[in-house]
Amino acid sequence: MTQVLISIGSNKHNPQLQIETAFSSLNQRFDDVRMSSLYLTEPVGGITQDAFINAAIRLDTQLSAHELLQFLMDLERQAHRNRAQEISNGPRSLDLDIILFGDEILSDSDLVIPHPRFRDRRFVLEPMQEIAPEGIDPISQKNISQLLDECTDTNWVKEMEEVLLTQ
Ligand code: PH2
Ligand code: MG
Ligand code: MG
Repeated sequence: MTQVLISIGSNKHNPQLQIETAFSSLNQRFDDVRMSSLYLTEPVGGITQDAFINAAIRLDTQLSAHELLQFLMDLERQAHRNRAQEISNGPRSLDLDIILFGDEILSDSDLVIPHPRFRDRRFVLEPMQEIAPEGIDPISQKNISQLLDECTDTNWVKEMEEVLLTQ
C-alpha cells in the first residue's frame, strides 16, 4: 500500500459539488480516504478568474502512480473537463493533482512526483497541513509543516467555515 496525497481544485460549474462528487468516487474506490476542509483560494497564475475551492485528499492504494493518474483523469473527464480547450492556469471544473506518492520520485513526460510547484503554493500546503502535517517531501526531506512555514506565497487561502463565519 502506498499513501498518496492529492490536491483537488475547482472554480467552474459548481466547485463545491465537483469536489464532493470526486471525493465520493475516490471513497468508493480506495481505502482510508480522508479529505481536509474546503478552502476558498485566490487564483494563482496571473489569469483573472473566479476564486477556487481547494482541498487535500489522502488515500491508500495498491495502484502504481500512472494507474492512479489514469483514474484521476477519468474523474476529470466525468466532470466535463476538456483539456484541449483550456488555458494554462485558467478556469477548470475539476483538477486532481498527485502531490506525494509515498516516497516515490518520478519525472516522466506526463507525470512528475512530487508535484513540481507544490512547495510554492499555499493553496496546496494549507489543506495538506490539516490532514498530513508529518507528510515528508522525499526531495527536500522536509515535512508539510516545515514547507508551509517556509512558503512565501502571499495569495490568500481561507478555510471555508471561517469564510462563512466572517461574512
Ligand atoms: N490551479 C491552477 C492554477 N491556479 N489557483 C488556485 N487558487 N487553486 C488552484 O487549484 C489552481 C490555481 C492550475 O491547476
Ligand atoms: Mg492537474
Ligand atoms: Mg493543478
